[in-house]
Amino acid sequence: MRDDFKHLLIRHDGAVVTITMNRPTVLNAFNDLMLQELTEAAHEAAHDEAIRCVVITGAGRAFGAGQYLTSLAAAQNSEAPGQISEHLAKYHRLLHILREMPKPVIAAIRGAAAGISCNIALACDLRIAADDARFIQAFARIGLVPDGGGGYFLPRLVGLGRALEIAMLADEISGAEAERIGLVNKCVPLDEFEATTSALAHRLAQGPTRTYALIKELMYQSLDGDLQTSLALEGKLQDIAFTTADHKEGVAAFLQKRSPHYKGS
Ligand code: T3D
Repeated sequence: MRDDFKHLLIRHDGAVVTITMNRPTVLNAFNDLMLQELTEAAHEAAHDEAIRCVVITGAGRAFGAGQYLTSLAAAQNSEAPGQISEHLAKYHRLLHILREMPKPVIAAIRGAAAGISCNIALACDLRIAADDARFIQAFARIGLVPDGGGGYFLPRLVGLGRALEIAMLADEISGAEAERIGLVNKCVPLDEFEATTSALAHRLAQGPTRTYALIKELMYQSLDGDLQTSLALEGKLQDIAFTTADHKEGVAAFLQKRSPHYKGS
């Protein structure tokens, strides 16, 4: 995939690609170009079969500080401010690409994850936080509602009551607290953060990638459906998983008492 982005760093390590948002002087706040580049990189990662796990993280001391408020203020004060929803549609494209990515996506969060950056982390499949992480649904602090899927992801991860509290009070949530309430999968000391993220990413990259894509489809579609619909989908997806080479390999490895070697197909 392309690696000459202005505001992103791309690092390949075997079948893992790490996409680092790189505007550290403003805590990786999103300008239009970084959003466009992240969307493009995620799209390319989705279609690159050599990539079997994607890590999204931030350069410097933060994951991201949300929308770049300098440009938001400029747009607001312009003579034709336009609709904010038109701008949000660009973020929505990214959110769909992340959720539909046919391989695992990990958000690796150190320092602040505020505003729409926080919700992009929530759109990923798994989250690892360092113990210096600070999750902030900063929207209400500036009189906005949670966007970037906040109204969808937050209550599903932490429950409605806590989601309302987090969104209305917009208080900081530490990495440890985020782990306790289910906002992240794991919080680790900062000096173990990179190694923990890398170990998880490589473990997933060696797994049955096609099956992971089917698991994502089953879980995400079932979130909004009823039991009957979920069970029907489960049957359809299991028919697909049943025919994969990785399924055959997994069964053979078990019977031969050895570790499986998944090719992702
Ligand atoms: O159309 C649309 O796209 C609307 C969508 C909106 C979605 C949103 O994301 S709304 C929410 C936007 N984000 C925020 O409100 C968060 C703003 N930032 C902060 O509250 C704080 O910076 C943090 C709590 C994240 C971190 O605090 P701290 O004390 O660790 O760092 P700092 O000193 O505030 O920030 C460091 C620098 O980054 C500083 O610049 P300076 O003084 O060194 O020149 C600060 O101004 C800059 N910065 C941080 N966040 C933003 C930013 N500059 C512009 N936009 C930012 N979002």
